[in-house]
Amino acid sequence: MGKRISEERLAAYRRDGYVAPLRAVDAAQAASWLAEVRRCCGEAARPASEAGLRQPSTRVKPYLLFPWAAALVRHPAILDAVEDVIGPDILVFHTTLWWKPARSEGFVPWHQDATYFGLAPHEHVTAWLALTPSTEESGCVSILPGSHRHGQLPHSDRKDPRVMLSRGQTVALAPEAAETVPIPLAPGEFSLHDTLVLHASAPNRAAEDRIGLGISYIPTRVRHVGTTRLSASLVRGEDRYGHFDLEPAPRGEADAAARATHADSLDRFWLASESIPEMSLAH
Ligand SMILES: O=C(O)CCC(=O)C(=O)O
Repeated sequence: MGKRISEERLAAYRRDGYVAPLRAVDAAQAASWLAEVRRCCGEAARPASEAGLRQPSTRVKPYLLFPWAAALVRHPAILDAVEDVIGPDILVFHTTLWWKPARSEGFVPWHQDATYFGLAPHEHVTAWLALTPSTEESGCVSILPGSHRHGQLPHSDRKDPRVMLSRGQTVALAPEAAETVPIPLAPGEFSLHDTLVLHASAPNRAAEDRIGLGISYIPTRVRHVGTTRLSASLVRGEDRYGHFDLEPAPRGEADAAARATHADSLDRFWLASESIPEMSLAH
């Protein structure tokens, strides 16, 4: 038995590339984080241009701006599960707030997270934490079990304003629907998925927003393959490698220091995402 995940479920994670559901917090704590998300990250929806997508946004890496989000990505229930998968020395590399408004057309095409992160080795794990009910009707994440075992697959950019990924990354060959598995989650529950597992999500057809956070955790031994030196947040254990500049947690809410850290971290991230050798090969 790991800290949080049984041997059986861990074996299923290795075989299928995901595990769900796991409980992070109770419904009351999830509701409290949801209120913070609505208060702090409710800025207007998707910008019209691709350049706009890369402006500092409170929906990307909010843990560098808001103490509540810094606590969220450090929550012991999530970190214990992540530790079972990648070991005790853990960095947060990235986080995206996935906010699908009620009855909206936005969707996420089939993709592997590894395609645009440029991390090696492929040990990155994403924790997807639901703050509202994430159901098939509201466009929950679906997975193609076992697809992580095929390694990095070719993707191309899909220029469609409804696509919610920064580059529109879409795998060349979409899986058959019958082989895929939806991952419904209740508020406060989360899933873990492997950086190479194919996943996607459909538009939100429900009468309520679907809101969750995709938190990217890596062990400190993982490095970035690009030439831009990136930053990351040490959230558990020790960093004996120094592959990333370590980011300070925000002390005040979106104060000047936090905004500077956030802007710097995102600038480097976008710059790197344009110059990763693996990515140009895959695209
Ligand atoms: O929230 C979604 O619908 C997609 C999430 C996703 O692609 C991810 O967390 O890697």
